[in-house]
Amino acid sequence: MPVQRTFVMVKPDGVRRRLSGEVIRRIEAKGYEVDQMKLFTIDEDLATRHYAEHTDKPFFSELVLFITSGPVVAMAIRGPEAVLGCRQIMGATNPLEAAPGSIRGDFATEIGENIVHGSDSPESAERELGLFFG
Ligand code: DAT
Ligand code: MG
Repeated sequence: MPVQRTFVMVKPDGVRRRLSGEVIRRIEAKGYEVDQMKLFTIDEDLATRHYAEHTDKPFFSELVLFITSGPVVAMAIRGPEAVLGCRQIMGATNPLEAAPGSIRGDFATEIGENIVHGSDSPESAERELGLFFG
């Protein structure tokens, strides 16, 4: 299985709820490595670029307000199939559809406050890692 690097972020709700350690624990327990990590507050420009694919969605302005509302823990995660593996650990986008045992399934109820972000493909991972760690 190919070793990949992916971008994972504990969102402001996760940091506020003191779940950063839980997210990192689950990623490390799976067997992945934290390659780079930083705590900081995203500005509007970075938020807009990170969520560029969602610019035209009705929830976009709410999404930018939320993701800039407090510090995030941004990480580069490395390991076999890390892109898909981290998405599995996170669970489905809507926490009500996320399987029990996943982060979103265990800790969230609302799609707008779903604790964690993970790149959805190797191409997204490269783009997002460049934005946050380039
Ligand atoms: P994911 O974060 O699982 O990759 P996405 O890329 O489709 O999901 O959406 C990015 C974020 O936008 C998602 O984590 C939460 C928010 N979001 C998505 N769909 C939404 C909706 N219908 N209403 C409100 N927020 C939404
Ligand atoms: Mg996405």
